[in-house]
Amino acid sequence: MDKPVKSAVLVGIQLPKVSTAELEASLQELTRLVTTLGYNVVGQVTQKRSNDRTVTVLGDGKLKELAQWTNGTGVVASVVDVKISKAKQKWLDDKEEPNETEATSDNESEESENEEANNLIPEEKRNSAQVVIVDTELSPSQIRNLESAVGCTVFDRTGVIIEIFSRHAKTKTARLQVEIARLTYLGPRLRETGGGEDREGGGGKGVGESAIELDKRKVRDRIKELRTELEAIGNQHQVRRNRRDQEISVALVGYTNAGKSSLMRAMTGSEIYVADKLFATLDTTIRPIYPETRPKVLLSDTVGFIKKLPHDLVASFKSTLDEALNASLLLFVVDSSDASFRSQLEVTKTTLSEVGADEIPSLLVLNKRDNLSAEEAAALMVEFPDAIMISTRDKDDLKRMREKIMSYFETDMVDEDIFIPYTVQGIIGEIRSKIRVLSESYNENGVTLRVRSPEKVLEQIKKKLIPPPRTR
Ligand SMILES: Nc1nc2c(ncn2[C@@H]2O[C@H](COP(=O)(O)OP(=O)(O)OP(=O)(O)O)[C@@H](O)[C@H]2O)c(=O)[nH]1
Ligand SMILES: [Mg+2]
Repeated sequence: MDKPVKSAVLVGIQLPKVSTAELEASLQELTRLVTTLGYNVVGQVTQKRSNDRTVTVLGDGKLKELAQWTNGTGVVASVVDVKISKAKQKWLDDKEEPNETEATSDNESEESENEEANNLIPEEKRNSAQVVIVDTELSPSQIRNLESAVGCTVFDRTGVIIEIFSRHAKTKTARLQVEIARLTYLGPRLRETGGGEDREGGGGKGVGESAIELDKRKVRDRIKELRTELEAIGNQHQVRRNRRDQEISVALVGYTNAGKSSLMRAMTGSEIYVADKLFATLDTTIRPIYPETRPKVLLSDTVGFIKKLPHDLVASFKSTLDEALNASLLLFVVDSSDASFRSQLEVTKTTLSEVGADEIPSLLVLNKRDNLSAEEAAALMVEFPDAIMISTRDKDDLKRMREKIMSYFETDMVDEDIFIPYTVQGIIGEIRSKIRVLSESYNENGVTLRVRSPEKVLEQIKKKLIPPPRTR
């Protein structure tokens, strides 16, 4: 844990469809991710390439430049033949293949026109980094080739994200989920990197042995075991969820660092973890809005999203996201002061549709308005007329937010008379706590309540009013 701070150099590949601004934004985000892991970013190397599947990702010249940052040779000792490695991997991986598209071309010379060969970096920057982090998902053989050329550990974006997740996972569910993703990711890579040197196993508590010692089959067995364990917990969640089903729930979803937990904290008066770091939250928390509303509304905080989120992680967090799937309303929280919030919103929507939550009604929350100028704020409201603009630090905004949620449910509500015979016990209390009673009138057999309630809740209540089979 208390290792000295390592310095990292980042590598960005600009594919034909990627604009320079997008490349920069992505590298900036990678810088935040890497910083979250405790590394110090000292520089970056970027290159335009027609694809990122070549054996060393970078062309020869850029590879030499990169190697200067880390005092490597700049050449690959022996290039791993990706075709053989693919066949080998197929053989090893007779079941689900990791989501890897192997290198399709290793024809470096074809793409060297963009290279400024021998573009040496300034003297003082040489040998200043101990880790290389590439802003794309690499295959095991690409990692191995790069490591050979730069002479130090190479991580890809996925590796960084998985490492953050495994450090931040607190609850049992989150730990199991992250561990599955980590093993799925590391399994094939460990074999091909032949030992992984100082590749950190990360805080994967609960595994007990270092991942390097595990051969592929053990890793696979372990994943199976973890899945079984997770399923058992999943069932408990389902039970709890069913119990909550008759209540209205609102899920906060969005990009990491958008302010979901802050909003959750402010609106529920609870002590939820908020931090200016990526992926602060990995678990779903559910709390009623406080002061309590009528009907009662449950708010849930969920894991944040990010661009190029590893598929394994999305899959492993599916059960966490199920909470969002069950919500009556989604609040898409964005950091409206972040220049790239539109594409972040896109990522959130895409990820949610991958888990099947795109049918749920939603409301856009433009957060952190305190960071906007009056003009910026006005322009955004023109662009997103249906959104609500708030700062989680402003009491009036929070009040507006609360009203907006409540009025959303009011429009979705029906007014209805329900008759409750005196013979049915206890239900009136439940009705009063869950829905709004507009008026009531009594007669000799029972009470008639005029209520305003979401249809779903009303259905649940009416079910309880069906008299049980007669007992003598
Ligand atoms: N300026 C400003 N900062 C805010 C506001 N709301 C939240 N923040 C800050 O944004 C950072 C991230 O907040 P969180 O609530 O942890 O964000 P999150 O969406 O839960 O992030 P993850 O858990 O990583 O997905 C923290 O430093 C908050 O203090 C706001 O309205 N204005
Ligand atoms: Mg959070």
